[in-house]
Amino acid sequence: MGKIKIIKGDITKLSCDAIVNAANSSLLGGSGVDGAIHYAAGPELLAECRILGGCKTGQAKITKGYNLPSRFVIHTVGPIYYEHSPAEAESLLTSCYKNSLNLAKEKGLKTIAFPLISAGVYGYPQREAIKVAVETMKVHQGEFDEITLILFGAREFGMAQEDYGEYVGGAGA
Ligand code: AR6
Repeated sequence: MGKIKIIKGDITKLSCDAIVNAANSSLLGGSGVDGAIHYAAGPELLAECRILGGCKTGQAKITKGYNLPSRFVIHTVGPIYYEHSPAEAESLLTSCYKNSLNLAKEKGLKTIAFPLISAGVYGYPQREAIKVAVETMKVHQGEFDEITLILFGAREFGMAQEDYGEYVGGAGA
């Protein structure tokens, strides 16, 4: 059984088979983690994204990682929280994690790291977003060596310590 790990930090510094980007449907970059990933990967990432033809909410597409320490970037588009009912937002966010993991599996990737999708600009409540992330990771845990949730802010990291302490710092099985 692979490991689920929750850590605090910057996803652009991680060296995994793939990191996941919280993109928008244009896939042409933005602020937040999307901006950080494009900045660290370099302009070739945007050039590859341009030919992908965008991505629907809940879906995922893969590119190379270019100057990032990770080999691939999986771009997924989270729901804008207030555009949906809470149940619909939860289902779309679950699809983001599920479809990203399915794509990674298809490519034979074994280590993958996620930021807290939709929980910044897109307004998804952080505690609920952590729950969707971890519960969906648990379902797919057996298909990977390691799935990491990397949290940028102290606030959301504190929530994860409270709710999923067994996975924090890599102690989870
Ligand atoms: N490493 C890890 N997590 C980060 C980093 C980083 N370097 N930088 C920010 N975060 P957001 P969204 C966290 O807003 O809500 C963009 O403009 C951040 O603290 O990046 O899905 C896109 O183009 C938060 O917890 O993504 C879209 O238009 C989490 O990443 C839109 O924002 C997600 O915050 C997507 O909004």
